[in-house]
Amino acid sequence: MKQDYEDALRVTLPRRSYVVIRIDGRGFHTFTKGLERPYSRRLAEALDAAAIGLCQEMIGCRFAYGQSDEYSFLLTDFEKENSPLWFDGNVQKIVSVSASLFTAYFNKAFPSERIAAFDSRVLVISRRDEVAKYFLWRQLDASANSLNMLASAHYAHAELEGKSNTEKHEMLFAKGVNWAKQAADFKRGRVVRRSADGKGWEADLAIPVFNRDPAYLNLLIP
Ligand SMILES: Nc1nc2c(ncn2[C@@H]2O[C@H](COP(=O)(O)OP(=O)(O)O)[C@@H](O)[C@H]2O)c(=O)[nH]1
Ligand SMILES: [Mg+2]
Repeated sequence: MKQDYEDALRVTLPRRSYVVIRIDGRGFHTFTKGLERPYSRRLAEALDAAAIGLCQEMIGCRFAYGQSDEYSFLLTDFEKENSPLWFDGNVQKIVSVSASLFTAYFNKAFPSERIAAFDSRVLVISRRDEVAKYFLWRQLDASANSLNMLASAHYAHAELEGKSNTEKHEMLFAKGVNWAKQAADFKRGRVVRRSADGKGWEADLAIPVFNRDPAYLNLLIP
């Protein structure tokens, strides 16, 4: 049974690569109905708490980047010759356990009548510069999402359809709302990284625009 059926779908990650795990809220458009708009501090704090919980439990986690309803984690296994890879790179274990731990920590930090669920996917990236590009890409998505959420808090869905980002900025400006003045972490996302004493993990809410300040990611990516 094990050989014929279980092992047949056993997929393992290659060693000594950069591994990214991305967790995303399932149907959060609906789950977040009734929450503070455009940005919910309570939601962001619960996502950070879940990310910190997962960082503590995974092996080889370097840092995590979160925005909207998602969090991406960078794992590496090449610090030492015998550095372990989480679950020996077993993909089914990695995605199922990361999703279930994140989900459990989130629901604990965000008591609600509804049950929140998250999916998880794993990516393997071989080049260091492409890892930085991955996080740049997620941060670009953060800015786009935060502009869309701000715009949809002031305009109906139909009014925003087909509008460019520039047009959305202008429409908000017409109502005296300026996206640039929103809290930095809602525009740029947040990073969970090791605390200064190296023992625990903490959320950094004052991260730069990665594109403008490459040194920030450069220090975090091994
Ligand atoms: N009210 C509120 N909603 C949020 C916030 N952050 C994320 N969301 C919602 O979460 C959704 C996440 O998008 P996405 O993952 O693409 O959609 P999903 O498939 O419905 O989870 C957004 O469309 C928003 O509706 C927030 O701070 N406040
Ligand atoms: Mg989602």
